[in-house]
Amino acid sequence: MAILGAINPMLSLDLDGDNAWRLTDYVKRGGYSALRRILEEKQTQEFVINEVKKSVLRGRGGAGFPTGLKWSFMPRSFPGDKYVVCNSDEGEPGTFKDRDILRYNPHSVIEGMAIAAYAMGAARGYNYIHGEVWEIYERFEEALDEARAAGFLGRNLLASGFDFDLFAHHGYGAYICGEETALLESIEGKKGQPRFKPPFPASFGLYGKPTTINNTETFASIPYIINLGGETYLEAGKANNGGTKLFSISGHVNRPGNYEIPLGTPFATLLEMAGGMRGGRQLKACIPGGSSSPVVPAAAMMECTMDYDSISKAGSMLGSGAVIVMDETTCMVKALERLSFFYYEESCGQCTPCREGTNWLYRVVHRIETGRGRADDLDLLSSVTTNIMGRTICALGDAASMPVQSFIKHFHDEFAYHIEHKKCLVPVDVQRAGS
Ligand code: L3W
Ligand code: SF4
Repeated sequence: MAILGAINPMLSLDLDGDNAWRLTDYVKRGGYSALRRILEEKQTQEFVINEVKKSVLRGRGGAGFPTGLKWSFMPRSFPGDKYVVCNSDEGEPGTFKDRDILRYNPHSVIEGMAIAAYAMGAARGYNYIHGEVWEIYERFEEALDEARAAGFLGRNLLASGFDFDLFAHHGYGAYICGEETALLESIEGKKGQPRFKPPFPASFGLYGKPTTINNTETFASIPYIINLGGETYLEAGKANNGGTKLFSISGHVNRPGNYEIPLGTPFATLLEMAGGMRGGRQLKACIPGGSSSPVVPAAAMMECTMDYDSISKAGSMLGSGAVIVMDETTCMVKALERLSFFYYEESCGQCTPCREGTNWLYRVVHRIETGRGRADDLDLLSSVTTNIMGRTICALGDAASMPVQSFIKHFHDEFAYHIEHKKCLVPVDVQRAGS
């Protein structure tokens, strides 16, 4: 079981046992009752969207955009096809929650997508699954077969007159295909490169038709919202941050893994759930929302609660909820070098500031790390990030720049020491002890 702990769980409740992912187990846990109720009671689309709005469910993929608001952007009277698309292309370094939802609770995603399709009048959906977790794709296909055979997908769902079918689509592991418009291009069979926004997918999405894209965890939360009611779901978290959320904790903790907690839970509680710091060492810093979010030093992090507003106040982003914990043995230059390499490798190359800039960021951090740093390198890094940010088609350029800016801002002395002394402030034997 890879969801290691929870406080007031919803998504991860009763997932023990090899068959927890199967339809029969999901139905025993109350699964498909939300969809059934909506269809049998012939609820209006407004009712469903309003419940989601009341829940203040914020998108779990990274941006934290309010889901109900996003759904309300879909043109209601559009005469042609509309789509719902699930973004399961989980590739953000540090994030590994969506694959566990699909592994242990795939029907919650299917039910959530069917409810979303009903609310927005879509007859077809796709779940785009990261190509490097092949067994998840195969399991999702099996779950789709089970749902179709039971009448939860296909034509005339539960004899309601509503048609909705859903298909799995796998990528091949490119990070950029997790960007929503690149993902749509990829489903269409083209090279996965982001489109200019606007137009947003709500008006020009898959095959140019109105499309709503949400993250796996976002869709999986929908049945719980309908069953509990939007207001009760909101109260399970904190104001402006409805419900519970899965956090993937990695790095220097005793029990890395996924944990489900109410939004607003203190970071200290989450750290304790993950077994505390490995080897009893001191927390040095934390990346609270996946590699794209700015790093937060220990003291500020210990003051945070795990929700969008608190983490934003600390100068970072809750992002996808990937908490990367670093202890005192971490060389921040080396950590940044690794991150910068990732963005350089994953840039799709479409825009010059990102294509060239991510290369420069990596090369300059690399030369500092390898003892060849120059006196003006920190200014150079700052200037490269300024020239990337806000000048690219998608958020990858900003995502590559923000870690560089925040690492240098908070750990300036460590970078300066590296340049001046051509070695790390953290002695090599201390670094080895933590690795
Ligand atoms: C219609 C408007 N729709 C916004 C929609 C938009 C999108 C959502 C949020 O980036 C972040 C990024 C990564 N009319 C609209 C509208 N929308 N205004 O709302 O939009 P946006 O642009 O704020 O975000 P985004 O482009 O979706 C996502 C960060 O997440 N990130 C990445 C995580 C990666 C994964 C993964 O591995 N799969 O989760 C982590 O922090 O850097 O900042 O749907 O269409 N006026
Ligand atoms: Fe591609 Fe980077 Fe431009 Fe995004 S910002 S479209 S990843 S080149």
